[in-house]
Amino acid sequence: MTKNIFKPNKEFAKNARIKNMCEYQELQDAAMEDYEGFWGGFAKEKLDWIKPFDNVLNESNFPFVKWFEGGKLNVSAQCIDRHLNSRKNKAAIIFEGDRGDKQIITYLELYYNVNKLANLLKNEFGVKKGERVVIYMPMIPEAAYAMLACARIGAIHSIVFGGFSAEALRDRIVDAEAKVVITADGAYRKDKPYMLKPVVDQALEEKTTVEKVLIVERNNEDITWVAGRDYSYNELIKNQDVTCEPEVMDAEDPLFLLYTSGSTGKPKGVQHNSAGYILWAQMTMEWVFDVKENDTYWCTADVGWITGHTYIVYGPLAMGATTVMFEGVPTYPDAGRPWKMVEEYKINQFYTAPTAIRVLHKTGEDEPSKYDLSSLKVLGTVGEPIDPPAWKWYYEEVGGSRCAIVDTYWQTETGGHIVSPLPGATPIKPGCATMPLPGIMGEILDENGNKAEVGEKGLMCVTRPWPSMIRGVWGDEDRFIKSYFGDVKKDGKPVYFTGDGAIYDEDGYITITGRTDDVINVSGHRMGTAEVEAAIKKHPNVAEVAVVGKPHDIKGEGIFAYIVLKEDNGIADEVEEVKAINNVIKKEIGNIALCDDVVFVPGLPKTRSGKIMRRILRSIAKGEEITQDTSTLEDPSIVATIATAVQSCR
Ligand code: 6R9
Repeated sequence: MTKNIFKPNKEFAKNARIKNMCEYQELQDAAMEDYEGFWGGFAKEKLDWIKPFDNVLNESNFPFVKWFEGGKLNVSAQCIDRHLNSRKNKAAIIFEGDRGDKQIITYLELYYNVNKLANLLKNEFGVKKGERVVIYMPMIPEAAYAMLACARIGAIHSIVFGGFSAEALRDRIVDAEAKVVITADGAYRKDKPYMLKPVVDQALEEKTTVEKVLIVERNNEDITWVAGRDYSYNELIKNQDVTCEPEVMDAEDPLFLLYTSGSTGKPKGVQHNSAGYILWAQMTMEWVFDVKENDTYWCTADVGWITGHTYIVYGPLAMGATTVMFEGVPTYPDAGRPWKMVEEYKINQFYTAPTAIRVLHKTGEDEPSKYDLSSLKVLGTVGEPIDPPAWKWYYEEVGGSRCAIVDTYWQTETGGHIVSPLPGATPIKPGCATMPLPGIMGEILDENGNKAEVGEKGLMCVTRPWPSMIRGVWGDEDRFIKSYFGDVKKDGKPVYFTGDGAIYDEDGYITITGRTDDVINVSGHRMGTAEVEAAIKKHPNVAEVAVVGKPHDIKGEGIFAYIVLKEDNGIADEVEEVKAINNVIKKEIGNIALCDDVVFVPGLPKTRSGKIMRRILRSIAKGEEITQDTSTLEDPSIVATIATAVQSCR
């Protein structure tokens, strides 16, 4: 492992914000010596306060912590207004549509577009500070306007990824008690229109708290309009005033909710608040991607996920950068599309997920060599561990063995990166997220709260609250405490546990080993096994189901379902039955949760107390030999029966 180490590019390091490991260590030491001084200093330097804060950190009601109490600011003003003096004609967003249509939106234009939408929401729809707005949008600039317009008037946005089904959208609307939904008729994918508005119609079929739906007309396909509820963005926006005073917000006023899967129950609304979130979004943009004034930065995520929130919209705009937004898919019209865009826009930082790298590698190995990629300086990955072949190709063929790869480890709940290399400082190792960022007290602990030994798998924790830490689970204080602060204690005090396992190597580097709970990571997206199981159980023929993750070449992990059918409904046709099961999933969650494998079994391996032993099911799915102790099972013979059923499906 130690041999496989890549030092930062010396030329790059000269001008980097953090130039070497000494500088990294100095920052980390400063944070350890005076935690509040460290964060307070950056909060003063990086944010424009309407009223300065009185107090850096209040932990008296831990884990309900407060950062920068007394401070007033507005996040949309951080992202737009404060750049108008020096950057009004700079590109804020460069948009490329699926079909190759382009738009460049300057900071001044962004200011007008956001203000107009903010006025529309406030004056026409009556949206007030603290009310929730659900955004169900394709990757078009209006999605960013919608986020920033909510921030401007103090409304809390909750983006639902466009791939979620009507049921999933409805659940999120109901949980957040949203007043407004902002959507689009649809958009384009692989040169064809696809639709979103009909999904919203279906989600709102039964009564909810939603009063108004605002529709951006993007692909101009036919949609139905519900009188008194549905309004055209394109029409209403024309009459709006171009200025809108930003609402004065407390540092701890909520900025947004983003629903994410946990190990149990339904998805939880992760809440992020204003000042701490935007501070760390900006700082990590500066440190981890080292974006400079004239750089062009591209993150390929979707705004429906946290990566899109922090690293397409909030982080880049907070620092006054140029951020690229892309509607299409990276392999269309061919697997050279991203590299063509890198050449055309002279992209300097490129940030994507290992699953995309694997697809691009597999389907277009030689594509990077056809384009001029010399503008690239930093390459990023996020969402799941990156495997060595994908890393090597990314490093050599895309980055020309000259660019640092920042393997950024973080979560919806952490708001921004927590463990990551710094491109000008950290010697990198393939597949390794390396070290906690300055200010983040990230530690691998064992179950007793002691620091894990080198080479010993432990729990990835953060031992002190940091500014962009999750502030709550919407409407469920108990779940917030139990989900994140219930498992690990250090020196008797609960600490934030990520749910991931991790290992230190001999250099003190951190490698993330994946979730320790029942969450699977499909193409970098989090899926709770409980959620998928609940969906499958809605099929009338299903008696019992257990879902586990199984390694998958492209997706990282695939979904493997073991299903016990109801006896009196014996299967006539297994292929049809699998289709029917996947249709239920499509309806309840969306295509992202479709099963890769479905195996019908006569029973599940349960302990005498009725608990399903998933470890065994995971081993069988992988085709591993069963080494676990099966003596506590109610019926140990079921293991061999299931293994045979899986074998016969292969
Ligand atoms: C940002 C994001 C979070 C989960 C996380 C972990 C996995 C993210 C990773 C990584 C290994 C990395 N994860 N980054 N695993 N190396 N660099 O993905 O947020 O959707 O909430 O997922 O993704 O398991 O717990 P989210």
